[in-house]
Amino acid sequence: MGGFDTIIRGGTVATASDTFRADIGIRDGRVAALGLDLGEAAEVIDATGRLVLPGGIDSHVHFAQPSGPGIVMADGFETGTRSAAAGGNTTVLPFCVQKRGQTLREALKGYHAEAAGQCHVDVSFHLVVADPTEQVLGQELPALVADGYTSFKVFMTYEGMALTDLEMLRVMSVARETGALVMIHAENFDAIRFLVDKLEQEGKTSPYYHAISRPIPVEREATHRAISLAELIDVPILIVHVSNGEALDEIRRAQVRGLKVMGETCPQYLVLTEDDLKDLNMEGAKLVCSPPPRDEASQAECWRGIETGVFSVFSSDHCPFRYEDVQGKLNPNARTSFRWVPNGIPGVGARLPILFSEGVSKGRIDLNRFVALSATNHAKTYGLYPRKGTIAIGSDADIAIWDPERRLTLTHDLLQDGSDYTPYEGMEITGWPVLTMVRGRVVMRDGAVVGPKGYGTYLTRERSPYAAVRGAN
Ligand code: DUC
Ligand code: ZN
Ligand code: ZN
Repeated sequence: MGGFDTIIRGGTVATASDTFRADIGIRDGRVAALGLDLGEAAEVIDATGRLVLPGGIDSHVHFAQPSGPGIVMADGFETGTRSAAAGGNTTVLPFCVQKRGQTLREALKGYHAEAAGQCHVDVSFHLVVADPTEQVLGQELPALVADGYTSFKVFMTYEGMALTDLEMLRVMSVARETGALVMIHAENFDAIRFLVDKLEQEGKTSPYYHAISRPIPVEREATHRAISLAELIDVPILIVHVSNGEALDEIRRAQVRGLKVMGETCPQYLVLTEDDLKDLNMEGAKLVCSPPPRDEASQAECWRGIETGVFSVFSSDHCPFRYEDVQGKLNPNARTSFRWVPNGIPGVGARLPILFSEGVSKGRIDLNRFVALSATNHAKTYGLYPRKGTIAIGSDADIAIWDPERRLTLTHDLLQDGSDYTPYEGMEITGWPVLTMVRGRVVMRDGAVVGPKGYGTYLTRERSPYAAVRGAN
């Protein structure tokens, strides 16, 4: 006992399973003791009246992603991870997107170069497989899974990204053989293309029609098809950014049938609606994302998915573009049709305060489910547990201290990202992260991200126990 670098004293600790009064002794970046009367340390952090939680893990963010001619994403790794730290996160999982004709290794080289020396919190990449050539499927993917890139996303929509069912089956087969987890963007490409053309022909081109071009059946059908394809291969999958009860019910039914199908939802599906995109000017572009926000009934359904555990992870899908910017939402083409509005909204900094305030403070979920949804399940799902995602002896001292009583109005400046707006401007929030610690070092205190940038490190990951085929665990 004793000889700690840091003690966090006087707080209430919560994990995904328990809530208890304890001090935390930290040594060499790891949790070394949990208890009372831990003695002295070089640094003592007073957490009296505060909650001491595992640092958030946001397993779905996009930074520095090439986004089409003339379009620039608002966050690289510095500002993206700064906002993550400001919002109580200690690890983020951005995507490394393969372009057609590119190898995965080439893509990774670019993303690693972007991230090197820039990050405030720890990072690890998912791969996006957009060109599943024989070489990618037979050699690159298996080698990369062995190297710790143990999850990949596939798209069922978007020009240049959408895989055919045959390609999806091939990627799923590689996942089954290698123990990787497949994440799926489930929307029907042909249905969207048809509806976009139709709406444009009718002169319905404002940002609001983005939502109308991708209605619930588009997502429900693709979710059902993705689950069916995974069932054929007998491989676990995770459906990302689920926006409504019909897609949720596809996942729930699969789970009831014993399939390993996981689901993720995001803040935009809890607190925004498609009506928020309605605006005679271009303001609706601020909320253009896919799938789009739906209606209040869908919000209630997404809460049902959270409360019943059908959704195991809650992520931001942070995909930021500046609004007042010709390289962002207001690029010249965007004024001619919603088709050209870059797709995605910022959220990495706002994710946890929204879930805490709307979930815990309003009594929809308890603190332990909050921890599970915001950190522990992400670590378990993506091969980072128990190093990350919990407060336990030997785990990295990745900790967020929360003031559960802090009330504030959400404004963009609190979030410290590279965008020029937040879709959640003006939300009344109860509960706020006041300190973020990564591997024993304070990276955010009272809203100030204290750096240095580059402290955040790259994490290679184990295979997810949840990606093991049925019967294996
Ligand atoms: N899918 C994402 O995961 N993020 C942003 C846009 C999209 O289609
Ligand atoms: Zn997606
Ligand atoms: Zn995304």
